[in-house]
Amino acid sequence: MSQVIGYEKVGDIAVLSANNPPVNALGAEVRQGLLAGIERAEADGVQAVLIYGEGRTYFAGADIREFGKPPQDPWLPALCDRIEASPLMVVSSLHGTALGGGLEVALSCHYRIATPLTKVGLPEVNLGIIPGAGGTQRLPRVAGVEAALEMITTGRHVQASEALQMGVLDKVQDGDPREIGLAFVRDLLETGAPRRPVCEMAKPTPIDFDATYDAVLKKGRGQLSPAIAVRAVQASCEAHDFAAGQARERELFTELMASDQRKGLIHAFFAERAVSKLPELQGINPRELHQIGVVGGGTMGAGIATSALLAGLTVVLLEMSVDAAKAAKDRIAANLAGAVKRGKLSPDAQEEILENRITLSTDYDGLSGVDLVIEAVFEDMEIKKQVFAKLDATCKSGAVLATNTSYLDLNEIAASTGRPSDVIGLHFFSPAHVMKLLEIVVADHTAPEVIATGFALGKRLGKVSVRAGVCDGFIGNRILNAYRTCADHMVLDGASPFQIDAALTRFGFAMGPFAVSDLAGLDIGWAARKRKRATGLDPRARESFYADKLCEAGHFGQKTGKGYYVYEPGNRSRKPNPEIMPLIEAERAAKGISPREFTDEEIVRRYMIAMVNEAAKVVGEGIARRPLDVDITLLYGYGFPRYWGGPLKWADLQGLSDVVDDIRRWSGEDPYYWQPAPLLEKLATEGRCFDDLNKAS
Ligand code: 3H9
Repeated sequence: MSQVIGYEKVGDIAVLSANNPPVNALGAEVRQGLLAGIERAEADGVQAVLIYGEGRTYFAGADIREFGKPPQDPWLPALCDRIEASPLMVVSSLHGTALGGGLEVALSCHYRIATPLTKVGLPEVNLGIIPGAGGTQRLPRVAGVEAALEMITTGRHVQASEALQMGVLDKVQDGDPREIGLAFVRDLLETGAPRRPVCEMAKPTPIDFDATYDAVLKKGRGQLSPAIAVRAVQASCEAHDFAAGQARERELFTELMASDQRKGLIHAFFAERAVSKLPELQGINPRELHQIGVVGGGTMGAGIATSALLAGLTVVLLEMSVDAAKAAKDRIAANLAGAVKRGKLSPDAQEEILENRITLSTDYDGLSGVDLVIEAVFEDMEIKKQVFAKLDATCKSGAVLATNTSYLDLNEIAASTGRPSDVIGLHFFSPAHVMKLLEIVVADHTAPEVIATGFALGKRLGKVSVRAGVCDGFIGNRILNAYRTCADHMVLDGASPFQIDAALTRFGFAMGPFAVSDLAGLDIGWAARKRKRATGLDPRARESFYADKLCEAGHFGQKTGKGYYVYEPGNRSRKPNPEIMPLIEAERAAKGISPREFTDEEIVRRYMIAMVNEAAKVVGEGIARRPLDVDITLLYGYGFPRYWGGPLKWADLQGLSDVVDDIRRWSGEDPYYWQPAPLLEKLATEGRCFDDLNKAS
């Protein structure tokens, strides 16, 4: 008998139990075991079959690791049909997460029972595909077209109680999946319930599929799978029978399986699980964390404090004056109110946090008992060094001393203390209680258990944590500077900021770089440019000054109502600022540049390759350990379209030799800016790709 599917005869019932940890994925062995189990039951003189999962869950889906490899029999769709066609009554008992192919197996059974905490869903669109084992044909028959479309196009996990109402489940009952399943089957047999194959149910009632397709396509911002899923569900209504609908589903599934979007999304799935697994942290225990200190209660500090409070920690917040501390608490209260509004926090919990879990302090002594302190003061090295010297003098031994700096040299900050091994960078992204990314910056002397503590904190806060080394801007902001510079160069050479934003939004970014600058505040980039110019820029670097002129006139983007775009109060839409193009044209004229046409394709390619080239330097220098660390940073912190998997996955999909060829060609016009990263050149020459490095790590 199969290793992963157990077979047991309990009276008139054959019980098939899946045992394929961690998530009972439906790999080839599981599928073979299920088929063999059904065949054996049919020969065994039983009346019914019960299928359930051992361990933490029923089947959580097809085995994603098999995608892209040669298929092995039995195929999941054929297995589902075989289960459904069995002359025995087949019942599934669900617990944990019955997802994707898992729910499809359940839907091919004649009845379904689940424990109350079970969640069901068809999340395939999040992997760039659609349900491929009959899900788009059976779910609409069971739950109706609208409910099925909502589940399939969003990939949402649905609670058992809701699934019961939708008709996806027949019963919800607390208890052990095997025991409740057996009792349910006995009931069905005793009451003479008939076999109930979904494929024999009436075709569902159609809706306006073309309008739905257009709406879903627009919402997906370039992601194809949810829109294609609409067409598959359409076939459940319009194909002449169930088999024809299934054939249409298979055709669409196969098309998406071969797509770059599927490759990108599956890369993102595995990369986000690999990112916090660092070999150097194996066996290293993090320090205990109960109380967190935050120095500075501005937007960032208040966001960090909110994040810690929402994760159940207590917080001591240090500010310079009583008034500033009160203002910080107000910011935190507003953040918590937002969490209540979004349903993430109950009003009672909000009150408990505000009353019992925040202590305000204007004195460093208030931080003497904290286990970890995060400094979030003004981005200035001298100020940060003074803060760290004071933390060194007051924090207890073993406390982790963290800075939220986004650019500054962590080694220099650490050297201002007598305990550099306790110093680490925890770079949050604004708003810190919402954004998922946390860069964990490791300095020369940071102790391994301090790094492990940073990752443990990130996990507790629900963040996706990425390890970064020390350099100007770490992983994310360093790469951002490089591709932002490329956008500025294209503006000087003839593209408009608005064309660039539009081209990149069409590519899939949530916003283009100029709209992002407006959102972040143009003063931030202005300050950074002034800082860099003060240190003496390389004379070969091309600079642009038109944005400085905007800032000099007091226009800092959204917060002042004007930047690259004009923003009207109370109106979220933006219009190009008519003052921009004259400023740009004046600068081109002063520099003697004759502007040229850029196609949207060229804009996207230059911008993306600028990003890839800097990312390759970041990996080559060890600032990011693996290409996947860069991909996750850009996906979670910089609005990179998930369906491309991240910039280095995008580069792999383009072919690295072509990327290097483009850089060499462009280096003719600007040899200082366009120099292929050594790692990129090496991989291209060896015919390898970035993902080879991920796999080897
Ligand atoms: C599908 O079904 C297609 C069909 O329609 C048609 C086919 C013809 N396969 O997330 P976790 C691994 S598409 C292989 O950390 P959690 C995961 O990589 C599939 N491996 O746990 C990790 O490995 P490691 C539709 C999988 O408790 C470990 O299991 N289904 C799969 O936070 C633990 O995972 C989905 O899209 C898989 N399907 O969350 C569900 N799933 O330890 C995808 C997980 O080496 N899975 N692994 O890093 C999930 O959403 C979450 O894993 C789940 C558990 C909610 C189940």
